[in-house]
Amino acid sequence: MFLWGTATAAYQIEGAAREDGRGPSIWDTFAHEPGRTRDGHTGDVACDHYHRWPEDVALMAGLGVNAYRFSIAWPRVLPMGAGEVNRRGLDFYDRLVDALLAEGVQPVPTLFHWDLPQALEERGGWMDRDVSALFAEYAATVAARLADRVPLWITLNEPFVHMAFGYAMGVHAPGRLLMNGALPAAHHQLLGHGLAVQALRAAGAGQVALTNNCTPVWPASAREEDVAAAEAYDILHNRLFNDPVLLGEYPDLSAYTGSLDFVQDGDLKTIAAPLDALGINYYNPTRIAAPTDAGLPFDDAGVTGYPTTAFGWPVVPDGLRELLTGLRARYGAALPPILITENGCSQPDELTENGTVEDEARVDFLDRHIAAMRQAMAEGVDVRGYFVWSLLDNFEWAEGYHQRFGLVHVDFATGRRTPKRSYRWFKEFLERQNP
Ligand code: GBH
Repeated sequence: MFLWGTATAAYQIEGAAREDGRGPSIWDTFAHEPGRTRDGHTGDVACDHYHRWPEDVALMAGLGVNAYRFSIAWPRVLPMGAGEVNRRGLDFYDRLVDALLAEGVQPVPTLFHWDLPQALEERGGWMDRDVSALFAEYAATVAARLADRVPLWITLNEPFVHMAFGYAMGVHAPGRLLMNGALPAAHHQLLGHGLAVQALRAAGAGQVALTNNCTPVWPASAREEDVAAAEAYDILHNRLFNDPVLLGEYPDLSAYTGSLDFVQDGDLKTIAAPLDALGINYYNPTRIAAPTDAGLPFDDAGVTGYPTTAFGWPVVPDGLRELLTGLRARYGAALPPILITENGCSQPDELTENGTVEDEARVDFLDRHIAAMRQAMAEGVDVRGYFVWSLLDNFEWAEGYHQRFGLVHVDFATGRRTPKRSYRWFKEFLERQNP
């Protein structure tokens, strides 16, 4: 069965930040620091999904999806990151899983979507190697409760973005500005992934995947310097996270570091544990030029000549086909089946006077990206699922509530949900898939 779904993440939708024993995460801390998010927005309430989840499950049932990708908040399950388990946190996901199954919607939980328990940040966050093992213990704890009903698990969401935005550039939690010094945070996430795969297998958890966000990298010109810079960027964004998992080795990282002393014997074997699927989040391609300053081996030249989303990201549906066929060409038989675990766009999405949201641009975006995915499938790429980011308008990280990605509009003052035109379009699309 091809999985058609929607995707969300805990900190972006749940709210209830201090309820039922949940511990603080790095995103609570970060969002409450002045100047970190646009207009100081936080996820304290967000979509209030923690209380309104029955309505959200009903929205998915009405949409006709057969899968739902959500994330589990580590600090709800283990308020201190390790040690004492918060039963009420697990109860929440238990109820959600049962409600989804009752509607014929397969739950696809992601164990880490950037909300590290604050207690683990105090010991260094993902810069601390021990966090990898603690992540696997957390995975085991969740699986002990849910593995009997959850057939497909995702360990991490986008370790590249978490490393780059959170540890290198400081624009996401935990707000560190380590630049190239952030590489251990990549390795320890990957090691945590590998150890979590072992823990999930031991718990009989069924299928296991990792979600990477990948981007086709375009050199700004055919000049040798631009082509070399594009290759360096491809190594950092794509291959750093795909090669060790699929091939058991790191790409050449000499443009970023002189030493891989944070990699220990046996780590790559752990990281390369076989996967049942690779999750891919696709938003847009990247155009790269030779560097203008000494810090990094590339410059982001910006993709021009395409329409853009409200976020300013270029809309390039064929980039998805290019990405998928490129992965197939690079990894060959080592590439497991692919799940598109996120694809979508931010649009202004104003509620009109008659209470509708006419988001034609999103309909067009999704329609064209699904067509591009199918083109890649026709060219031999084994794709098994597609998840729209997102079910609901939600807390868009550093942008707060200013970017709307949902099929369903959320009025953040009241929590009121209003399905958009794109929701109706996707519903009719899904009806045509499984008549
Ligand atoms: C995902 O990250 C996250 O998993 C999800 O939580 C988030 O809400 C969603 O996407 C939407 O942001 O500067 O034009 O080259 C996406 C990571 C990183 C993808 C920035 C687009 C830059 C576009 N994104 N990237 S551009």
